[in-house]
Amino acid sequence: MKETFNRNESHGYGGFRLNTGSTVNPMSAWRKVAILCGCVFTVISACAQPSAAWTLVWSDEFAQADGSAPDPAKWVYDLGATGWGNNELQYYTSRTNNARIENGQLVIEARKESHQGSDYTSARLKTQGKASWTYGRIEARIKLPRGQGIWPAFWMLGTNIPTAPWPKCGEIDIMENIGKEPGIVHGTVHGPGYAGGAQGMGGSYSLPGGGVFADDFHVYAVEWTTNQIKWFVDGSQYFSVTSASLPSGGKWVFTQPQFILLNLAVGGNWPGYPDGTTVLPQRMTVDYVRVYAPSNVAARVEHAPTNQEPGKPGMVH
Ligand SMILES: [Ca+2]
Repeated sequence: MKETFNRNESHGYGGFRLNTGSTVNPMSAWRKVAILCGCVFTVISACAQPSAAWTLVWSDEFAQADGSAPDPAKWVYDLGATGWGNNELQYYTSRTNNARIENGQLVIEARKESHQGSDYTSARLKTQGKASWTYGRIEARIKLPRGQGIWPAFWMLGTNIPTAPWPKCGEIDIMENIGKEPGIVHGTVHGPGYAGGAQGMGGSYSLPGGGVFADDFHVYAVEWTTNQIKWFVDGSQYFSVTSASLPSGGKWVFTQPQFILLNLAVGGNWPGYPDGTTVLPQRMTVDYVRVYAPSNVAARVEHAPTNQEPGKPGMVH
């Protein structure tokens, strides 16, 4: 395998180009060692070591200046207050009031304020049209918000959603938490035949000792391979689903690229609604998002339709 580091490419952000081949380039090898060491040190510091079978192909460390908007080369916004099919209350904006960089972290802030006819504001960021992936380890280090009616999520949707409407496009919920369950997170997939809230295929993880997720950062991850997805919190696997474990009539749709979403909802059918105990504003703080590809195959990372480069299946973008 030969790897070329493409941080200075015109795409505007770093990535690896992975090509199969037998040529060994010593410089690339040293560079690889340096990168791997960096990853190992970083990962050890975060107490969540991905297996050696994964190669970092995309990340956002949110290292811009305090007060900056999230990197527009990596993130776009869902905007407005449609309830998003869940009777949510917030109006999503692209203002730095609701999404900004602070201390090397992305802060998504839900506020109680009147805005465009809604009583709450927040933000929903996504990589749609910027980057998407088929298979890989997708992880983020996040400190969750807290409170009744508060609903943070780190998740993925199929890029074919315009032509294959949900649930046909497939949804991978890497982490969801509802405020009434401060010590529990959920991992779920939704697809044809296992769609609605109660019908998704999912598992949950409880912090030991009555711990509360909002008290500290934790690393939330999935490892998505052919015909299987596994869910992890801080390196501990707590659930997996395979094509064979779907309910009768369910269709495995996780063979195509998916993009990442990060959002902080206020209210909804599942979490219920804020009450007198709910304190606002609330913050979902994301230290990083990292995507790893399987090391033993060329990364199947897809371009946005506007950036497609046919003939470069190994291109990471
Ligand atoms: Ca960071």
